[in-house]
Parts: sequence; structure tokens; C-alpha cells
Amino acid sequence: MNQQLKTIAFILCVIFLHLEGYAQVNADGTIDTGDKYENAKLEYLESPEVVEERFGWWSDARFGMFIHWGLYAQDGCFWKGQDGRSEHMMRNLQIPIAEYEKIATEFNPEKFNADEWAEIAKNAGMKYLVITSKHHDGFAMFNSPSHDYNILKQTPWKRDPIKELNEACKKQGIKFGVYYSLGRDWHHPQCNSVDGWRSNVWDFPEEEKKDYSIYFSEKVKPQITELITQYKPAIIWFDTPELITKEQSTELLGLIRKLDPDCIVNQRVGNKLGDYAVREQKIPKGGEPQPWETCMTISKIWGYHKEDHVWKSADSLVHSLVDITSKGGNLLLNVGPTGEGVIRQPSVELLKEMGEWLQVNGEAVYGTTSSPVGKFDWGRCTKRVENGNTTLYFSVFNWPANGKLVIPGITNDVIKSSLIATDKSLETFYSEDGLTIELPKAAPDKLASVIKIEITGTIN
Ligand code: FHN
Repeated sequence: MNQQLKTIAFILCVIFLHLEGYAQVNADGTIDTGDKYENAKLEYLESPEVVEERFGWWSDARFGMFIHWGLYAQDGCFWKGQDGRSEHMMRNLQIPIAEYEKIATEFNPEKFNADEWAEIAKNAGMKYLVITSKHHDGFAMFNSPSHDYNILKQTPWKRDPIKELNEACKKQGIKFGVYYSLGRDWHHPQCNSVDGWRSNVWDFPEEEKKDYSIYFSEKVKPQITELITQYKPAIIWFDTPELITKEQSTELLGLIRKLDPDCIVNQRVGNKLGDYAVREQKIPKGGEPQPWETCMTISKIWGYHKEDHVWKSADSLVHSLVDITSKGGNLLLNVGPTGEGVIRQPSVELLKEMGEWLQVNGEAVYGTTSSPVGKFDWGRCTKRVENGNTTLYFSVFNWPANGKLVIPGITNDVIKSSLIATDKSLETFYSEDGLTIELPKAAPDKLASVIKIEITGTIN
């Protein structure tokens, strides 16, 4: 594609994402998530040992399920026949609160089955799950004694999906987490945002009179307290910190640490704080100076949009998972269940394919760390160190036609070299170009084939 076409494509992408109303694509191509510190190095308030102690399981987990589920799913992000375009439907269509609240009176997801959702995550090889407990529309998808605008009080369904999913995840041995929109709440009159750009200015037009600290005290702190004391989530996944001050981010983190020191908090608690960095819909070119996670949609839109049939492919999803792992990160892959409480079949099938691949090749992902030999145009490398010995996993996306791979930068002795999928031993030898691995003609796995190389000592 020539430069002119690339420029046109980029401009169209910027327009599209802006119109989608849930992300502003900046001139440099980054996505505006309401967090001005998106790419900052985090400032930890505790010793590295304390952070590592809280964190250990998370880094080994590598792969989690993200779920965006709320009133916007009732008619697939449509309202009175109008396309709300995404989970930002209330803002995109400037739906008055009094009208939006009526959606709750019809919300009755009778097909919701927490055990089914947890099983889909388990079968996909996912080790943790994060679900929207309150998105920007301000509606609590959980039992919130402090605010009646919640799923038990406002819907005919009268069940608590956060409670049910928490219990279902425990049965499957999956860590449970909750998403909470920190700086955007279109139901609260005091929740303002940067330049008013992501506020409810149709019910509450006087943006300049809003005081975030009132919303912070009246809603954020009581609901975060309820989420921790009622469900003890392993993760609180904050989103869009917007105008929260450093003092408020610090106070909120202190509250969470007091209520549950084991609870992991992402960087969108705001102001360069939190346990790990978030990258949205993008994978960094290299590693990150701290633990990090890419969150990504399995289709185009986070919430369920009834005309969103743009599904990613199984191989691209596996390649993303391996690419992220090879850079020391985690993948949080999102599904948007329907208003009836169903995870759509294309998502289920893609997740099943990922799970089948991980069943065979999971040791190249879980508990591994960044590649010590960079990345390759044909695939990625991940590393495991155990009992003083190192295992390198080369996940091959594009199988070489010439029947060999040459890996520069390794000089260690090779103990064993094999294909994980078939356990077939492979011949290796050193040349001035590096370690050469001789391969069979055909790749054993259509999504990605993993070569396991056990070497003596370590390699950094
Ligand atoms: O505006 C939200 C969006 O709806 C979605 O929840 C994503 C998920 O990371 N976060 C915000 C956009 O950055």
C-alpha cells in the first residue's frame, strides 16, 4: 500500500474510532483512554517484594477473559431503533438518564449461566476473568447497598451476576476480578471529565460546576468498599481515571490495600499508580519496564453490538497471546455477552480453538517470561528457568520452507530439542550464524508450532 493510501487509511481510522465514541485516536495513533499517564513508568508505593508477593500468580497466568456486560447489551447497543455504536450508547445518543433507566426495567437475562461462562473461560485456557461491575453509564451490575441504581433493585431479573460469576470462577479455579469505571459516570451529577469530553452534559450541562471529589466520596469509595467486602476480587480493573487527583488515587489505593492487601490494581487507578500497566487494543513493540497487560476485543466492539460480526481469527489471537507473552505481558481478551446473557457462538468457538492450542502448547505460555533473544519475523520466543536450567520455546507462526531455523545469540549447550506437539526430537548444531534447528517438512500445528529447546545454564 503506497504512502498516500496509508495516510488515507489512517485518517479514515481516526474518523471511525472517534465516531465510535469510545476511543479518541490521537494524531500519533495512540488511543485516548482518559489516562494521561498511559505510557508512564509506574511509581510503586510499596517495596518490590510486597508487589511481587501480591503479583506472582498474575504473571504466571498470562491469559484472562474480559467481559463487557451491561444495559447497553439489552438490544445490542441499539436504543429505540437507533444505533448507539458501542457500550457508549448512552453518550453517543445522549439518552437522558430517565430514559436510559427504563432499559433496566426490561433487563431480564434469563439465559445467563455463570457456570457456562466460567467453563468457556476455563476451556479457553484462561486463568483469570474481569467483568464490568460498573461501566460509564453508572449502572451497578452488582448488589450495591449504597446506590439503588443497581441490577438487584432496578431489574425484574433481581439476581447478582457478579456474585454468581465469582462463585462459578472459584469452582473452575479461575481468579475473579471486577472492572470499575473510575472517571466516567453518566448517572452521577458530579462526575466530570477532561474538557467535559466524556461527561453527561445532556442531563448535567454545567460541567464547570461539577466536583469530582463529591462523586469520589459519594459513589466510588462506597462501591469499591462493597465490591471488596462482598466479593473479595483478586483484581480491581479501573478504567478511564480522567480527573482523579494523585491524592485521590493514593487514597483509593490505600483503601483497597487496607481492605484486601492481596487485591491487584491496574494502572488506571490513575496518576502513575497501580500494580501493572495497561495497553489497550495494542501490543507494544518491545517489553515494558513493569508488569503489563494488553486488553483486546475478540470482535470489534467491547460491549455486545448486534451488528458486530468482525471476528478476529484463531491464529491471530494465538499469535497475539504468544507475542505478548514473549514480551513479558498478559492478554486480557474481551467478550460482550448479549442482553439475554449469552456469549455469542463465534466467540465460544474462537476461545475453544485457543484452549485446544494451549492444551498442547501451554507450557510455552504459562509461567514463562520474555524472550532473551529478541523476536523473529517467523515467530516468537518465550523462556522458563527452573532449577538452574533454561528452556526456550520457539513458537513458529510461519514454518520455514528450507526445513531449518537459525537462532543467533545462543551459545549454551543444548540438552534436548523437540517439537511439543509430537514430542519428536530435533537435530541442532552450531554455526557462525548461531544455533541451527533442523525441522520436518510440515508444521505440526496450523495455529503455531512450538519448538522446545532445553539448554544448560541461563541466558539473558
Ligand atoms: O471507554 C472505555 C471502553 O468502553 C472500554 O471499556 C475500554 C476497555 O479497556 N476502556 C475505555 C476506553 O479506553
